[in-house]
Amino acid sequence: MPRVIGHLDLDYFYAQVEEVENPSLKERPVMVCVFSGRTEDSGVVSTANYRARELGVHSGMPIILAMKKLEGKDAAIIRMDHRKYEEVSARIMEDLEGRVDVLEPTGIDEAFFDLTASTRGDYAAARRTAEAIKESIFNAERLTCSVGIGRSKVVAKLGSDLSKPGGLMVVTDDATASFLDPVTVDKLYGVGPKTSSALLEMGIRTAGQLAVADQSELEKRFGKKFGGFLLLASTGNDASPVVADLEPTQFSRIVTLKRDTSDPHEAFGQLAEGIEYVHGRLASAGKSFRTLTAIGIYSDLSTKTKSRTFETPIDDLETVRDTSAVLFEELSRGAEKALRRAGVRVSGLSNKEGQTSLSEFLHPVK
Ligand code: DCP
Ligand code: CA
Ligand code: CA
Repeated sequence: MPRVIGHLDLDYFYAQVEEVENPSLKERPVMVCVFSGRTEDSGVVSTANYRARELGVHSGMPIILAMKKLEGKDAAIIRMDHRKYEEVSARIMEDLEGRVDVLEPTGIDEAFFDLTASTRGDYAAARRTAEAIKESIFNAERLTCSVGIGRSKVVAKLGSDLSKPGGLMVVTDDATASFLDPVTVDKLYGVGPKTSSALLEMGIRTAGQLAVADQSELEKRFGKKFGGFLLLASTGNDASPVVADLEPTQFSRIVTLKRDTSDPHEAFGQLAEGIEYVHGRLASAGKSFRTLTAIGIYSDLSTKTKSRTFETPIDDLETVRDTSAVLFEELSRGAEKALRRAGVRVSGLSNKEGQTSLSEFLHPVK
């Protein structure tokens, strides 16, 4: 079974967040800037929307130069507000965490994820999950993102890059070789400008050329490990797994109901697998929880939650199931709208007796 790996990257992230906050910006070139404070307009452009990019503005450009390019264009110059972007990012990552098997955030606006187990290697199912993820981010935050799906991290990352902005690219197992062949090596995740110019010196410009390069030559030039990686990456056989954050703080799962309903039993019945999934994640991480939350997302996309916190840590499936049922009853009491999606979350995690956490295992405190 091929792996099913995804990469998600939010479009022109900081600038798009500013547009959402102030929609009139959408019509104008926008640049989000970090002012160094030395002189009034010294500093660099953090990012720019596509209107500003079309005029030649890009991340890392000195503000003074960017202002010249945008002169007379009614541009908006906005001071970077990192905390604001962090908050949006955290909400998106939390939602993502509940929709994928494993989530590996790799930056404020991007993450790898694994869907192999939940899709059983079915790329059509993965496409549906990716579409649901994109829709959810748009509904909750009004933000667009680009997603790539493939059998390795290199393929997934390339897919999200090439589908920017706003796209979704699914590269099935069979299509991987023809997808990668013409791609120039500088586009491969893990290949920087130094490596690509060294490869060019060896006459290697595309992934297809890299795939048939001499292994010992590559190892001589780049070392055994990186040379080996290059060869694997060129065919989408790079093997590194999607690795979750070392210490999860919660596990959750939200499912879309077969139809909108006001009946808590009907909703709860469709959540059984989700509950088992959350419990499975808890068990395999060797964790107990203290807080259980039932999540209801209604037909108008508003969200309501009900939580219960236990005196002592809990780890058994029955308690999760029974308490969720009670919480869903409470949630639906007095609700005027029909439920569209339902979910559960466990948080307040602790390690079960006699179990070492992954981070303690990797970095033992002597
Ligand atoms: N960023 C920054 N300085 C840079 C590059 C990026 O401050 N030199 C910040 C601003 C970006 C965010 O990080 O919004 C994410 O970086 P990306 O490289 O993903 O770029 P964008 O999201 O802005 O654009 P794209 O649509 O190309 O992904
Ligand atoms: Ca981005
Ligand atoms: Ca990014």
